[in-house]
Amino acid sequence: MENIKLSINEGIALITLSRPKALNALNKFLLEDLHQVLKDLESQENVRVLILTGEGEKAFVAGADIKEFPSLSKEDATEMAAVGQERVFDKIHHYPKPIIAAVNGYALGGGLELALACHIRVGSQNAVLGLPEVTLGLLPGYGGTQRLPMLIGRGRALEMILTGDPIDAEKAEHWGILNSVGDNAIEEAEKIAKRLIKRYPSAQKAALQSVHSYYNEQGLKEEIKRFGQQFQTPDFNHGVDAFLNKRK
Ligand code: DAK
Repeated sequence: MENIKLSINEGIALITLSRPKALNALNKFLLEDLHQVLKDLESQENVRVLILTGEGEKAFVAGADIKEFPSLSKEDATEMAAVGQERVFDKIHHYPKPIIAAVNGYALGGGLELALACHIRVGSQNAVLGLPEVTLGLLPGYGGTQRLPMLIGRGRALEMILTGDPIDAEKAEHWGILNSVGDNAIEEAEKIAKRLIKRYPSAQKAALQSVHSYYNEQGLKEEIKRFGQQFQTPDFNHGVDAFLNKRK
């Protein structure tokens, strides 16, 4: 696959998102590749735990690919939201095997939302986490408005969502976004993965299903609708144009 590297070792699948020139930003091809890998690994009994990371030392994922945005209509954006949520973000959230995000640098916007969809997150010391969508005239559209408050509480989540300001690894660990932080995010994830593969997979699957049974689909539908609406605003055109032309 063009945008993803996969290696499997002793029951642990390492999925590396690989568009390093764009800091692994999520475009529709990468999302489609990720959907396919997740689908393939679901039925492989030799794979017990998945680790998701980004290529290089600089970024996990620097967000959705902003360069794709100007060509999207409100309908395209709503459609992209629904497809991305269902085929990737919800698939990860409801996956029957544990998925750990190894956050090895920037995890911004859709990148942080991808990590939030995973079951466990760990990070490297240079990790930077944030939801900068408001700086583009948008709101988080891949589940961030739902999963972040659930994980760290409404006050801290709203500080991140409404300011768009990122936080460092230390604060992310303190706030409970990252379970642990170390020199190397993948090694940190492997430590947990090795503990996970010692336990019964059927029990883990049942526990995952049980933990996720309370999930609020209504909130996600609201997020998709409002994300699409923001694409029609002058703020969105202004914010994206500023990023593309390297202005503040
Ligand atoms: N998209 C496209 N290209 C990106 C990118 C991104 N998100 N982030 C970085 N790049 C590209 C840069 O444009 C640059 O490309 P060239 O100019 O070299 O061609 C290259 O990666 C290296 O980046 P920089 O030169 O900017 O590197 P710096 O070290 O100076 O800065 C940075 C690193 C991460 C601070 C900076 O790149 C940055 O601020 N990036 C944008 C971060 C951001 O705003 N991300 C959030 C995007 S909003 C959806 C749902 C959700 C979403 C979308 C759709 N649906 C429901 C439809 C999510 C939205 C978002 O994620």
